[in-house]
Amino acid sequence: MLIVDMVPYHFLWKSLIVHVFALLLVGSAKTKETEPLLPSMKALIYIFLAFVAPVVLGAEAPRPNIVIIFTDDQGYGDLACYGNRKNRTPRLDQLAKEGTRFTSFYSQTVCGPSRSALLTGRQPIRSGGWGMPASEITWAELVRKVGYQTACVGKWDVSNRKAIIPRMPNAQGFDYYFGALGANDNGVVKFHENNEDAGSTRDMGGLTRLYTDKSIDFLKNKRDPEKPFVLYLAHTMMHTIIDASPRFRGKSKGGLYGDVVEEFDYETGRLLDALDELQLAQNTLVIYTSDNGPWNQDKYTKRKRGHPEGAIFWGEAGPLRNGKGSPYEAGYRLPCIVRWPGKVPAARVSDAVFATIDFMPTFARLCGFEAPADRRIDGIDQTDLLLGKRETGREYFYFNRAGIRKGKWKYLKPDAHFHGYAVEDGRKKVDELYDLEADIGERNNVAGKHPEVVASLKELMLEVESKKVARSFRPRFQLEYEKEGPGGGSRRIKVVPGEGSVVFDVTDQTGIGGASIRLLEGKWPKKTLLRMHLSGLEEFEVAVGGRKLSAAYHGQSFSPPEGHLQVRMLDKKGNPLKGRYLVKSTRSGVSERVAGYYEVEVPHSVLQNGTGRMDLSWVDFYRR
Ligand SMILES: [Ca+2]
Repeated sequence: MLIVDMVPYHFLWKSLIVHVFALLLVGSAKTKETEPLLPSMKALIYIFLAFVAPVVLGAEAPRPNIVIIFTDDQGYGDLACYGNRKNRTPRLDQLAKEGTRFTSFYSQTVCGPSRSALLTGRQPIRSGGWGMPASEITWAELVRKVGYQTACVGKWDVSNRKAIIPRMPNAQGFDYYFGALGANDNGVVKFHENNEDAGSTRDMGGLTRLYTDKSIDFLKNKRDPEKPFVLYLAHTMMHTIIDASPRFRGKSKGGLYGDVVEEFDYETGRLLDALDELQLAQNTLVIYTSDNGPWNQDKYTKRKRGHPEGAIFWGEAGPLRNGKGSPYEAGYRLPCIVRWPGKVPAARVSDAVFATIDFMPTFARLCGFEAPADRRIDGIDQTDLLLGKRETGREYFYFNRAGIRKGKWKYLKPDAHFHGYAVEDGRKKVDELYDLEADIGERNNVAGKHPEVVASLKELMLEVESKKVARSFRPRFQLEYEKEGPGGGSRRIKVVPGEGSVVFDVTDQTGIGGASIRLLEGKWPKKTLLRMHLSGLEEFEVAVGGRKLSAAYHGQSFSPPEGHLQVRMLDKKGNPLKGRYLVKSTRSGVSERVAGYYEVEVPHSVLQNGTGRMDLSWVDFYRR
């Protein structure tokens, strides 16, 4: 089973079939008693078919282990690699050099909702936050079904902070759990190990080390070395009541909060060292991020009691506005570093929009399971972004009951906020619109200047908030292509969605081009048409999930080989045209091009089984 575990899930079946075939072949050679095969020959055939062939056939990356390091209330600007000048964070800075550092990564604005979103791929309006119902499906449940071992260490916070067994980690997909079901607001945490009470502590300064020890103990002593694994380590620090252990207390330049950040960095380093020691680092996807922004509001500081003497417990949000509980960027936008040696590009800084809700579909692709199809999943598959195969991320991100960002534009409802501490005095109760490219600090409300942008973002927000399930939800696509050709001339792709259909209108005035179309959300409709508006079509290639479905047209006499897509040539009104594109003689000796387009239908079955991505390339017969 060792070999099988190293290949992607869909190759499990392939491998199983090959095993059976190999056994049948070796067996049949024996029973038919034709020319007897030498035992060593049989062994060689078996070894080739059972072990070599699947690896050659399915030479994809092995399914990675996944480690999620999730901190609590840590701000966007707390780490040196995110611009902090006081806190020393050498291990996380190093992690960023070894992987990709994301600068437009979104979690949620408070703890419980952040965790239900991360676990389910569904916005808190659907996944329930602190009160996440037992009926929610987590990626942990699904990844376990395809052979992974799963562990959760630390803060759970989605079972109403109570020991409700059907909503606790074991019931929600984790084989092993150690941690606290709630937060530490009163300076005490009660532990559970799986479903059992496991004592309590008032030593907040010891929590980061304790959770790291428990994680390393899982890796070394509780892990099944035959299985890939997912470890979800959700620290309690830097959530107040904060504290650091004696080794770190008073050592940083950032006060007690800085001490906690530096201890967290050190302990993260210990966990990464354990991955190295166990020779797991190479095939482990490590994700570091935080659940929500920092408690950096004066209102909170003044009202909250019980903090340690002289504690500076608020984190830094860098250039972002406000903090935890706010729909402004500092509430949601968090540091995020992803490392997978040799797979996720090293030393890359990406501004692509990426979010915890994307973990579900991304893990589905990486680990080989299907994300739930019976409910709306808000996340999108970001595997290609992580692996450096594309540089674009989410088309939009929704802020819980508060607003939405699409591209550079961010819309907020009047006076939207999650928590009283995050309310800014003097904020006008009006629509807000920010250009995040020009104004990352959200200081300049431009709603009045762009009413059409406000209107379209409101509409998109209503669509996200609608209770429709995935099946009736209109699919969304992302298009990637060069808008200009090498010699000038414009290219354009327009998406025309219909009821049960979608048309991609490709117009090219350059002659040679290519594009990829990615399904961001929803499902491929029954009918998918590609329409090429070119002067004349010479070659047209379509690939779905790497599988080529060639389509070509070479004029009158061309009839495509079997298996190729059938290209139709149509006039402007959609009536079939015969012969070459250039057919009409307007006066003697002058030919004129008949206006129209080429059309091909991509089979639904191929799209359904693909990776959600379709690649196109074309050559115009009349290219310049
Ligand atoms: Ca939190």
